[in-house]
Amino acid sequence: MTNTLTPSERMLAVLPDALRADASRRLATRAEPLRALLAGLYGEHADFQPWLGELMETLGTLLAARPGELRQLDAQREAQPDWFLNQRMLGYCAYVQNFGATLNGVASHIPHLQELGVSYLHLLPFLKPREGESDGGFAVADFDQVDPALGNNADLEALTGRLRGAGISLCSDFILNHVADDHVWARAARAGDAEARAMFHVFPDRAMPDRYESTLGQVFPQVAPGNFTHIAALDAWVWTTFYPYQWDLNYANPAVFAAMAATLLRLANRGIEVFRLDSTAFLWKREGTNCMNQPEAHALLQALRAVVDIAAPGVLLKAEAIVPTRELPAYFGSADAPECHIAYHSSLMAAGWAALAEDNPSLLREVIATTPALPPSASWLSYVRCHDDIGWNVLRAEAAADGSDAKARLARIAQFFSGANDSYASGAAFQSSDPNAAHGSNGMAASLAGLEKATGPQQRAAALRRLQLLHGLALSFGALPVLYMGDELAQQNDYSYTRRPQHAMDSRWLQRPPFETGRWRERLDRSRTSGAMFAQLCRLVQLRRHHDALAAAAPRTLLDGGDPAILALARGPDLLVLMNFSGQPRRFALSGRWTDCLSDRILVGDIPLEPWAMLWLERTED
Ligand code: OTU
Repeated sequence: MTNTLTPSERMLAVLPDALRADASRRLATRAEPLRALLAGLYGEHADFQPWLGELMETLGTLLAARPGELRQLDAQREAQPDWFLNQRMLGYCAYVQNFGATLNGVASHIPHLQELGVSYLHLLPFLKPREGESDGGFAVADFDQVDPALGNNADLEALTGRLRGAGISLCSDFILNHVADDHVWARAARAGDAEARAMFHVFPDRAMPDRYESTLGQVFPQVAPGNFTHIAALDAWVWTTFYPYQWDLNYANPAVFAAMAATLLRLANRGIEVFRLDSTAFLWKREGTNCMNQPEAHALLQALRAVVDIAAPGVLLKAEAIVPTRELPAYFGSADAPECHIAYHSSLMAAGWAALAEDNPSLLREVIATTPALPPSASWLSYVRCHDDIGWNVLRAEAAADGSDAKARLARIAQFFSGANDSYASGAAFQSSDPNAAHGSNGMAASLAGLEKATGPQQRAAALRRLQLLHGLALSFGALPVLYMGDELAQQNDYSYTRRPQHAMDSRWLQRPPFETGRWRERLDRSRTSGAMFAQLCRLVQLRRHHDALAAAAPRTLLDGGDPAILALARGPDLLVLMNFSGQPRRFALSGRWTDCLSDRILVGDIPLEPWAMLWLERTED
């Protein structure tokens, strides 16, 4: 019987009557684009049509299982699809184990998040990871089970409910590029199951791996060299872009897409509102390329977006694609073919740090100038630090724009953050196998900005100004800004990883300290560094809330001219952000009369800017 139904009809057939009208309305616009995308990827398969029917039926089953409260949220967000572009949106990112120890412990931090004004909480991987080392949870053994060390599924549902009640959306990683080598598919593959083996890229010998390797890059050249791992039980080589225990999924197999789409919707039904799609650039492999940013990877993401639009339209997708600036806009898709709602602006983040190292924002200017406007209801994500390294290679094109040798220039920046030549920074170079090249830099923001080495009040004040500058950029750029746990209190590097043999080679652990509750208790004491940081951050967050011109989609213009050390970012006609990226006092010529929102002073004419000073100016009538 079902065979005579169209795929959309199969979806509608499994829905209760009350849900059919809404579903039909969504299918009317999204079913055909979804079919076309999937036909482009999988149309050659003989059983494509029944496969699609089954997929649509699964979407129906999962929509039917969606809790009423979440369906209400879907309706609200369909009515106001740009809800997350508001300047009141503020993100916060933390590891569960470092921020409350368990999911229930995180719930007890909700007042803390509210005090900061947070409306979006990204908890780093909390699903059941691989036994043993798991790349901080980025090797998932079971997507349907919370890591037992952190809680259980009921705790997750309770947490999402409490967060929703507090106006906070929970964002979870969705690690769709790979699974752990002890995930049920990997286990079955090792046990000889052919269907499970087909979920991965498996090669009987080195012939194909060698051909691929000739054009592939390496993400972890030191700790995980190469992109393939020999698995004895398979007597074959498996594609492992990251650590050898993270097996890349084979999205050329439609079963992988169907299974992962359903997995995402099951998690959405537990109340997760935003998915950070990990390592999106790597989803499709093509010989002769670096196997990043392939058109099929975008088609897969667009198909996933259509799935969400049909079965959980309140959910947002966020692209984690750490790729050159010119490759980033594609992750949003277009108005006709939407892809992710949000994407990390890793170039902006890296260029902010580079500007500090170079005492000059020329790279930043280059990045901002090449950052395009976005399709409707889409937003950049801005940030100062995250759990990963600051990857310098995304800036290669910008670093060469002035005729520089990009490799050498980025290597100098990385050396600066490793503390070379008596720089103020305390950080570590990440994974550079070549001493003359830069890969990334690690460290907590406060340490990279100089607080760890600061000896007197003056040096501390300068480091705090540098931290304020980068946070001010993230908050005023026009994006969804996400704070990294600990940065609001100027927490410093955690060196304990060097004593853990399993982590000692991966200096990203420098920036994964436990939340320091002592600093939190002192947050209102401005005589302390943590209190001073907290106060200045809260002030910026509050100011931002009051200016519609700072919303994600509001216009932004880079003002030309004047002092090259000063970045002048206009947000509409009446708001001007001035940032002195140099360690020298500088001047800026204002036209008109302005109020400095941070000090309430009226400013006119040629004004001084202290080293690393930032001003948020509002145009004022005479
Ligand atoms: C992502 O990262 C995660 O953020 C990392 O924590 C994981 O280790 C990794 O995926 C594997 O799951 O390539 O495009 O250079 O920036 O590994 C995304 C280090 C990635 C990270 C990189 C990254």
